[in-house]
Amino acid sequence: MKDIVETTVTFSLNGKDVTVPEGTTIWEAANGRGLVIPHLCHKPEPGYRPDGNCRACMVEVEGERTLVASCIRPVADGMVVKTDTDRAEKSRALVVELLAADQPAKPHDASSHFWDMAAMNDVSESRFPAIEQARVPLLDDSHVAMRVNLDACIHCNLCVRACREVQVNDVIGMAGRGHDAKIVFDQDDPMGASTCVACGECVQACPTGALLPATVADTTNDTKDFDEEVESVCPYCGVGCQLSFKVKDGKIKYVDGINGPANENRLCVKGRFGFDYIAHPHRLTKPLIRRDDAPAKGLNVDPANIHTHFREATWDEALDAAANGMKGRGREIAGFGSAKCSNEEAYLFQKIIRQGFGHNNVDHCTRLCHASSVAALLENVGSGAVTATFNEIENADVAIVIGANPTENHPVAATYFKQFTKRGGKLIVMDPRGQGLKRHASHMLQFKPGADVSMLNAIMHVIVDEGLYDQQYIEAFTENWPAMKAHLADFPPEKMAEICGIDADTLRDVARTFAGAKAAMIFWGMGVSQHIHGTDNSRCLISLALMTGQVGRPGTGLHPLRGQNNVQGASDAGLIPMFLPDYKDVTDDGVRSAFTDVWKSGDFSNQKGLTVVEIMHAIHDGDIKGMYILGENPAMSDPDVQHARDALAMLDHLVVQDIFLTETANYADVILPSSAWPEKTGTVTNTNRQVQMGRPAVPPPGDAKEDWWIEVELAKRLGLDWDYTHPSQIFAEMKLNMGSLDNITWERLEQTAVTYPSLSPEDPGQPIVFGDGFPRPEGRARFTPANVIPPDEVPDAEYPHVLITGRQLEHWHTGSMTRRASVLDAVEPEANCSLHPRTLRDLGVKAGDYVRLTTRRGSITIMARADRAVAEGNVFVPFAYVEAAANILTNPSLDPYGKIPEFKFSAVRIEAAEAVAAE
Ligand SMILES: Nc1nc2c(c(=O)[nH]1)N[C@H]1C(S)=C(S)[C@@H](COP(=O)(O)OP(=O)(O)OC[C@H]3O[C@@H](n4cnc5c(=O)[nH]c(N)nc54)[C@H](O)[C@@H]3O)O[C@H]1N2
Ligand SMILES: Nc1nc2c(c(=O)[nH]1)N[C@H]1C(S)=C(S)[C@@H](COP(=O)(O)OP(=O)(O)OC[C@H]3O[C@@H](n4cnc5c(=O)[nH]c(N)nc54)[C@H](O)[C@@H]3O)O[C@H]1N2
Ligand SMILES: [Mo]
Repeated sequence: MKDIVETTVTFSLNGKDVTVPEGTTIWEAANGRGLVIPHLCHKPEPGYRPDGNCRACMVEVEGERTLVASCIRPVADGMVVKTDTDRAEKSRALVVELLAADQPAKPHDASSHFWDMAAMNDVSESRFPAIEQARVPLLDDSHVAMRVNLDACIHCNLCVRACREVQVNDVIGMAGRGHDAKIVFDQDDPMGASTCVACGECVQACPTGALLPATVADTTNDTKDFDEEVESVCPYCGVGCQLSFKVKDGKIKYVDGINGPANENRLCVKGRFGFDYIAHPHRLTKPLIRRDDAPAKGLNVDPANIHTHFREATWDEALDAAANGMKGRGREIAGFGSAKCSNEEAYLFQKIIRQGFGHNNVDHCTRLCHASSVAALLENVGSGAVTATFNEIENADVAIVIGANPTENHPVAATYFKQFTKRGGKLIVMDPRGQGLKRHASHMLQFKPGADVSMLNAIMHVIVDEGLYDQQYIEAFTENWPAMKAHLADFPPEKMAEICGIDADTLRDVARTFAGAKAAMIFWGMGVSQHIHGTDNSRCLISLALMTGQVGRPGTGLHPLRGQNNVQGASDAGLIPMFLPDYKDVTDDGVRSAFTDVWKSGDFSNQKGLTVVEIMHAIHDGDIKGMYILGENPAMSDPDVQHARDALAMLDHLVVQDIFLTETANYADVILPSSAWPEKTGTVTNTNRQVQMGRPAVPPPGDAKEDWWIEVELAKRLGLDWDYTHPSQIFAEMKLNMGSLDNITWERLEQTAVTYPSLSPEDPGQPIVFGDGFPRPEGRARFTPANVIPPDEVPDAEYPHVLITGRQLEHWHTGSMTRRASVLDAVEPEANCSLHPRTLRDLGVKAGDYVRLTTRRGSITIMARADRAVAEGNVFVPFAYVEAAANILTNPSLDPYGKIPEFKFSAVRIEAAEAVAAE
């Protein structure tokens, strides 16, 4: 836990008294007063420990014989420090001059920190002899995203700290001594052959250009690397990393992380190197209308034959066609909005469906994602959002990560989790698959897929049995405890061990560890939510946190790691069939009228709408005949996707608004080309409830337009009286009925991120909520007991194996963006699945060969990798690859509360592809 009481010290800095908190270094104290002492190995940014190895920041301390490195020396009471003496200045300049001697004649990075510091010391060249030519290290260009030019390396150790201490990836090290010292990747592999995950933290940290993004290294560098910097938010995941797009000649050249509340300058491979999808030749640049003589609808359009299916149209023509096919058709039209677009765009989308068609058949990918978690949270805690930011793990001593794989899917959040373990925090990982956090875990529970409830109930049983629960907390803040306690009696660990595959002693140890924590957090993901008992899984996690009183304080809380960059915001904005913005019940007359008053329109349906999978069924049933789909790719992301594709083909009018001609757009009648995230203005809300401003770095290509503009133009043609001319006006309207945005204004967001709830115009927002009760009757959270329910489809003789679907670091969902991002596609170019080496051996398949996977819904053929992390008899398939689409296989059965499909468990038959072909 952080120190709350702060003691201060006063010292003299260049003749002036300065008071700072104890422990502050001379460098920090000076910097805090606007005085920048030259520095090379020091990076004054969160996560970087000062190292004091380069001597570029030497200052004089009265009474000390030698100069001291200001970056590592803490100030002391009465200390007299001079930074500007002749001796200090000469010494610092000498350090830089000596290093400059060995720098390449032409810097790799003209705008590098090193040359800024040289200039600060009035050094432009060196009087010292350069390194012998024979000793100059060679260029290492083995990595697709980065270049290693060790001739510019000054051994400052920043890349080592970046890799080991900030991102905790442990790839870079320093080998050799003295003259022979050099940085190495793993056991001195070329960077491209090492275990590097390409987060690029080292590139961002390197002060000399020895490590550089390839996009910068590949160009002549006699000019500055960029013309303009635009601060925005990463377009990929729910972590919501703030970043700076470096724009050169109208294109994004590279990306740096900046100091956002969630990421503190860190990024992952997608955020840093995955941006060039926006410049891919497949970008839609003109509105398209299906030709009258087009072939039958199917998955049959590709860039080469686009014009046999579609013709280019003007915006007027395309918008008229889009609107005319939908206007006045009420319930025949349904909508899927987007969690990749802004809050304002999500709000407008649900408004179009509700105001324009009079019903609530509007949903988005949250249904396939955390819908069950949100159902359980709303039911038992009264709010669907996280109770604490993930960064609160800094204040925890125990954390559970269950059914989530953050090193690949929330990589920047994972850096904080790994740092937590380095500080001694106990990390309990629960996943049927060994995953990236395993080697950092104090407890790794590799249990049987689908058996979460049995495992969690057993853990809670022990907590009750051994009296480890927090009676005071339970009495003050919860309801239904007696029933919960009685229910748990039936789940002793010995009995549950058979079901979940974790022995009773381990379950007891985990129970004691979690219950004994001073502060503990629970993080979860799709492994928990994507089951027919997903809501029950979350209910258990909520109960576990409540009975141990681990909510509402620093370092405690419930945190479902939200997936899409704006799934929290899109859900908050009402892109949900049962809720208006801020989770207000659509069946409540007063709620609807509050909205229709603002919208100045008549009432709309008081019935909850249909969800994603239900809408596909309703198309097959002939009830829904047209759709408007914004920034979502159901022809790849829905379960039992052939059924979904057949549904899309049945529609008589499909409008798709996307940046690419996706699999879904293959079935469209009208395609509206939109701007990608780095091309537009709008706000997004991350997993931490932090609302942040996105800004355009480059213009959209061709005639592509911002999504909100397209929505407005379409609404006008549907007869709606909309006159927004800027997203800020939409945001202002949202605020009228969204208490969550109180005190958060567009103007504030232009300056800084704000976490909701924000209690005053100055409050940066509350990272932790519910310390003094819950937004439920009497302020009490509820225990809802859960029973053990098996997965919908258990293995049998015909389908004897278990299929688990999920994600990989480099690819985003349906691949539409990342398979068009050059670095990401180069790292993971081919559809692949993972199986245990013994499973492969039993099948007679070698790693790299192909397997045939068959479920009751269909078959795919896919390259197999050997991976000991996958349990025997299981297969893990990422769903990013159209040529071997995982969702051909998945089971569309739904959880009854969250209406989420069971993406994480299907019975499957695995065969050697060769054997099948020979039959
Ligand atoms: N690189 C990348 N990052 C992403 C995304 C992406 O597509 N690519 N998508 C984003 C989105 S929208 C989301 S929702 C998140 C999802 O992020 P995660 O929740 O981490 O996603 P998954 O990889 O689908 O599944 C997580 C884990 O669940 C485990 N699991 C499987 N079955 C079970 C089970 O029965 N019980 C339990 N407890 N665990 C099980 C799997 O082994 C897997 O390790 O990622 C976001 N980030
Ligand atoms: N088998 C299996 N299936 C799953 C899952 C799983 O774990 N296993 N996970 C589920 C989960 S958690 C999720 S969240 C869903 C995700 O499912 P989807 O949301 O359908 O997947 P994405 O590929 O993210 O689709 C986003 C679309 O938005 C487009 N896009 C990107 N930026 C913009 C923009 O600025 N404007 C517009 N108009 N379009 C844009 C992209 O090109 C892409 O077509 O998949 C679900 N499906
Ligand atoms: Mo998701």
